[in-house]
Amino acid sequence: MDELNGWRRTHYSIDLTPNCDGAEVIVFGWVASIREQGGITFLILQDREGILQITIRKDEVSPSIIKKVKGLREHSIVAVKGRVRSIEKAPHGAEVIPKEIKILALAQKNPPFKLFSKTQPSLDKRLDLRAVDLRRPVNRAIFKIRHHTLAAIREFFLKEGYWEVNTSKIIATATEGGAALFPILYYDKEGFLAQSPQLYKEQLTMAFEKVFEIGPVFRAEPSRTLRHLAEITSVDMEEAYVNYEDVMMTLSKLTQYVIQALQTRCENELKLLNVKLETPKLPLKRYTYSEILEILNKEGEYVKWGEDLPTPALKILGEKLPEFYFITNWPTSSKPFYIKPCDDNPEICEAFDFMYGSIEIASGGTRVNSKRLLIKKLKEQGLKPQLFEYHLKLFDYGMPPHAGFGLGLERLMMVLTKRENIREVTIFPRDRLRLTP
Ligand code: AMO
Repeated sequence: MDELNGWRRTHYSIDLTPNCDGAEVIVFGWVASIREQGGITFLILQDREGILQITIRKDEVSPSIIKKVKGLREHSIVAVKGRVRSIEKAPHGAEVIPKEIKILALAQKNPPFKLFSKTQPSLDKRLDLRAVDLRRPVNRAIFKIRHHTLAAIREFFLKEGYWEVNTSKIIATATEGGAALFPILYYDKEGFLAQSPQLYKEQLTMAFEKVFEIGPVFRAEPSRTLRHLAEITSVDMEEAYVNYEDVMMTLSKLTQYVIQALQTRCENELKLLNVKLETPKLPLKRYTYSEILEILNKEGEYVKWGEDLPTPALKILGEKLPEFYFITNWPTSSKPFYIKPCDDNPEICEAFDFMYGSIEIASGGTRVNSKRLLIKKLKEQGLKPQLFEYHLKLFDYGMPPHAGFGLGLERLMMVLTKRENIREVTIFPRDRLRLTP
């Protein structure tokens, strides 16, 4: 096997255009395909950004290069030093005539799926060999869009004056209802993987006022569905001196900002996925929980007031409301203990869900900032206030009114890339049946 020996990339595949005609370059990548036609070998080299044609003609290259490429199999890793030639028929109008080739890793096996084929084996088969599966152009497009989505989210929050924070993912008590926690052995005690940074981000409004966090959260979901994972990336924000109305506006502007960023930064990737992203107009539509029940009732789907929206109801919303919208005025009993009930009607609360069609992307609300009420609500939900002492005691030291939201990044990615299965937009998904790779 060859060594790098000081070779460093000068260009990515897509940087080589007719303008580079005559330039000496070094390119790296994996072999997407190799074929011989009329005595010429065409080696299609692929890198993160796209593909590049390496053209090997007997009368143009040394015999050692011809010998080297003979033993190459798809997926092998090669480095090519050569000269660019503009040629209309090649991808992006340029090919490389090699002066020297290094084989950096020789592939030993063919994967059980083709990089460019339209038909693919089951997702599970592909996930078993995920890092190779990610070489497929569709996946590079999905995860490039994810990368730019995350970058845009960060940019937005920094521009709006939020501080980025990281809170511990090892916690002592549940925040989002007891059932979905993963217990861990923490030295000689029981601990849990965090379901959400909820109480920590609330606490940070005391000193930092406006914070956001992007990090993993863990939920021991009992069933395997197309939109639930055991580990997700949560985008959380929390802010002092605002309520759920302000937070809904922030979330709307964030969504608009991300979509506009993707329209310019990921044009080719969106095209490859056949996705047309329209910039949503603000303010986004809002429906109260009761209005949603009415819509469902008209469609023959009866949901009792106070209950969460079941899967068939969400399916109907997917057909009736194929756009971004909010559901507000939720029954207080259906939301977590930290959500503030409305002053004029405590049966409903200042919470919202942020939806696209049938997919819940985020939820949030105004928080309870009275210690007495928080203790009452903990008890009503069957939780022990003693377990939350570390949080409750802070209310004796001046807790500002605050509000925030938590957004599931993978759910947002499902919407932005129009994928049905959350695993398609997750690099290494975790669910009840999958702990590797
Ligand atoms: P919630 O529990 O609604 O709220 O979670 C916030 C968002 O996270 C996503 N999500 C999931 N995505 C995939 N798989 C899962 N198992 C999963 N669970 C949740 C959803 C959901 O809208 N602390 C509150 C947020 C807040 O009020 O600030 C919370 O965690 O997109």
